[in-house]
Amino acid sequence: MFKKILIANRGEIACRIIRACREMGIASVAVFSEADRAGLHVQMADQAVGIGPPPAVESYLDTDRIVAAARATGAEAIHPGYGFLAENPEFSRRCEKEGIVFIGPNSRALELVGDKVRARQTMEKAGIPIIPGMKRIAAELSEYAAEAKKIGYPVMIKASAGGGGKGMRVVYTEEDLRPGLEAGQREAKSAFGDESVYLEKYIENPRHVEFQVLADNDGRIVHLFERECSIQRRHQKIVEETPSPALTPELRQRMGEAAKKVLEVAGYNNAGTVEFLLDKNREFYFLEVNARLQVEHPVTELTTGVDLVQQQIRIAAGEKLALNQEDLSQRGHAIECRIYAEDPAGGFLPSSGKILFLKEPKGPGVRHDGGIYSGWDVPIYYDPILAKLIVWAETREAACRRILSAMDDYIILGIKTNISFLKDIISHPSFLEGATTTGFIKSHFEGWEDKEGPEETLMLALAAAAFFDSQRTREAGVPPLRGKEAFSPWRALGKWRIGEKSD
Ligand code: MV4
Repeated sequence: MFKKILIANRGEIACRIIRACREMGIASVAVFSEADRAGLHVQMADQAVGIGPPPAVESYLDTDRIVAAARATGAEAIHPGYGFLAENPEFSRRCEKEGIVFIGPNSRALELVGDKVRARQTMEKAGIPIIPGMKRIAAELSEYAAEAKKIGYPVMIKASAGGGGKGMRVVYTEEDLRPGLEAGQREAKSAFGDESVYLEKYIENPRHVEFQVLADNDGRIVHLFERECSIQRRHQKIVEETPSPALTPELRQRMGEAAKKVLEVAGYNNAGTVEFLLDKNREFYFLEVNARLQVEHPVTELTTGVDLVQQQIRIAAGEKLALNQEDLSQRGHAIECRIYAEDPAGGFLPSSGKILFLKEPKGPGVRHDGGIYSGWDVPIYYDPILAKLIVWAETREAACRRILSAMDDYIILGIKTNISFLKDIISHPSFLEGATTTGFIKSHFEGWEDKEGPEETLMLALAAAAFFDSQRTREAGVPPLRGKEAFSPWRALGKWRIGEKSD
């Protein structure tokens, strides 16, 4: 096993990986940009190395500086987390050359799954259902027009180097095909440096269901069931859960086997996620492979009992996969809400600034994966994810209640967050009945307004709660809970919530 791992990331995911290292008796090295000097991951790691200015291209994406930091600290392996260098075949290859273990897939597998058209060819050959459409890049408009006619409108234009929704557009008629292709190629060129686009049949309002898979370096493969990730806004996931309300045991079995086959034919190792679209008739289609640990991995951990980060580290160290498919099962239901520093009532603009007060929810079946603390300045340079709130309960209904209750108990003052938006999503009747499709936010939350109020009462109670809590911590003495002199902001808030007048 490794003695020391460098974590080439920041925020909540760096903290999550550091925790796994600690539990495994592995020393951790954090890297940080100048904007993250005071970051929680820097404080949690055993060592920390500055790697440059705030812009990610000059720090978290600078492979020379990261490799140099690993060399200087004697780290034997690098965990990339998600985003940044996680799915970059050149970085994986560079690590292979330098004799540093990249905790993720080999560079050949990364290259294959990063090329959507090649991945479609490979998967079709292996008998995996793919969305009807092109299996190669065409040279001329006439070829695209002929393919579109064959597929049948509406069609979707996708970038071969794309993924995650970038550079996609829907075309409904033949007249719109040329301008759509031209715009799509332009966008693909500027976003990925590659203008190749292809066409697929457009699937209306599908569900996004993905499977977690683990593969060791000798080809043993297991899947850890699905995650339903349909609740998204502009291709940014907001709420994820498992099991998916849309799967039957029989469909789950078939999709799980298909997911394993996808990794097998890709020559893939380490953790991966196979994304599928599920249409109205519950037909599933392979979409793409996410070759990384995913943001939403905790819902799988809570329902299967498997620590995915520890599994990644063991696989990277050359250990044999110790999990058997027959021994794996899903227990209960887990839901994750992503807490973003953004203003949902103000066009979802990112919100940065100092966290003046933070109270994280706790309780049975409540997990909070955060990268934040009271007094920390949220920098403007990176993805606005602050933390993830994840709950587990026996049933979906109980999990919904639990996450709502936890969000009621979650206080972040000083910056704007999407918490009230999340509460409205979970308590929406369509969410509660499991009608989660990719069109959910557009159909139900266009022009959403924050109705949490009267705001003033709430803010006063929260400010008082903040004061109360910090006083109590500082003095390490518990004030009397009953009696006239013992004002309890929690009691005041509670009474306000159930509609009673506070004393
Ligand atoms: C599609 C589609 C409909 N038809 N492909 C978006 C992310 C990217 N990985 C693939 N995406 C889609 N591909 C065809 N042929 C609809 C989407 C899509 C979507 C997929 C998953 C989750 C949310 C989504 C939101 C809008 C569109």
